[in-house]
Amino acid sequence: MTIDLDAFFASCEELRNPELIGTPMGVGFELNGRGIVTTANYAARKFGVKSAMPIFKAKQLCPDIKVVAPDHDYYQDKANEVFNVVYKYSKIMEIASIDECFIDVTKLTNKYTPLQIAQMIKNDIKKKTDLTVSIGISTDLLLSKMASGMDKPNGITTLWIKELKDKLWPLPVGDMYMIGCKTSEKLNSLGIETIGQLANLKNNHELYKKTRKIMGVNLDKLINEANGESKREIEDVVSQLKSLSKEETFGTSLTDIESILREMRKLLKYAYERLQYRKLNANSLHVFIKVDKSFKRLSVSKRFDRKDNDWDSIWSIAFELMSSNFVEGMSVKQIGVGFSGLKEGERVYEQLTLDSSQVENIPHLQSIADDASWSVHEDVFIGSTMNDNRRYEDKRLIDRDQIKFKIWG
Ligand code: TTP
Ligand code: MG
Repeated sequence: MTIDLDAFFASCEELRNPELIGTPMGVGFELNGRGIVTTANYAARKFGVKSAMPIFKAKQLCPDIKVVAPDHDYYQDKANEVFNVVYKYSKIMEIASIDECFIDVTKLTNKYTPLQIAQMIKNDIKKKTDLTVSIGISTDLLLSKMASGMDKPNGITTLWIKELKDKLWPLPVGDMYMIGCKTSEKLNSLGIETIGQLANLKNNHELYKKTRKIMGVNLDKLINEANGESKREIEDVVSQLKSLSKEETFGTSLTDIESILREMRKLLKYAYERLQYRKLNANSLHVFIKVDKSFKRLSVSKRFDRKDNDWDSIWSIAFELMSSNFVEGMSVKQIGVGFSGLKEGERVYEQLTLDSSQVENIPHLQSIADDASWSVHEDVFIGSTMNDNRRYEDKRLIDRDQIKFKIWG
């Protein structure tokens, strides 16, 4: 099955801002009258607004369109919620993009029909996340991908081999997954307009020979795909990941260690959450920066025990790597963090809530502070009174003159 979220970024925005539902809306970043809509809700699509359309064009088609700025972290969180639901149904799963995954549900077909399985997954996603998906079902992965787009939004479509003739073959050849404009133009110029003509090309020996000369071995692959014989396997989410990293390039270079650490922590948190979500443990962390003038990449890393995969340990390693390698005067254009030596393991970090915390347990408090900091996008420092009336204060408090938040245990 291919599971693809409907109008994903736009649906996420509607979720946290219900008055947007039903009014035309696109998600995009507008700067000095330029920018594109990454996606639009279905109310805007009725006017012809599409993904990757310039905002000025979207406004011409739909003058009332509301343009909302994108919030990738939020979308990634929502996508992870959805993938967590899907993962319960099958561990053979590949996350193909921010809003799409492939799963093999063959095992479940002992008990349920494919349509029942798809309906169950769909209902479960709706119940847990309030988002809708479209699902494509087939015996071939690429066909399931094609099927997932055939009845959007909120649809379930099968594309069995016996249905190819009616459902897939009448479509233009450019609609085939992974056939880009150039290839479809080439095929069109040879008189191959539909996926069906491509699928049956070998029956027309002359045309096949001519096309094969122009397109090479790639043509045979495309013919197989159009016949549902792609043999594309699901790539296991874990095994394809030898390392896991996250980086960001900044419009304005960062020159002070405080903002560098702050940005690094956001990236680390993101990468760490992905590690947790995939139930992986790492034994190495690397931190890298690109420096403005030379654009040289500086990378430092540290190995550690897989037991030490809790957030506090990881953060302190990253903190130490960065602060001991930063040199005053550096102008940092890009920061990245990455985990390697990944191995499947148990989830070691749990989201803590204030009432489950133990005041005297400083490392836990640090997690809470980190979570709070993450939510409010400000530094959060800890000060606490210990059982024996000793006072504990975060070291970093000492030379700070502006403290915005404090948690007192
Ligand atoms: P898609 O699944 O292609 O689109 P969609 O989910 O918005 O709509 P559909 O109902 O047809 O599936 O892409 C997923 C998200 O990726 C989309 O919501 C916005 C983002 N995106 C971009 O940022 N840039 C792009 O060029 C495209 C096509 C999508
Ligand atoms: Mg989608």
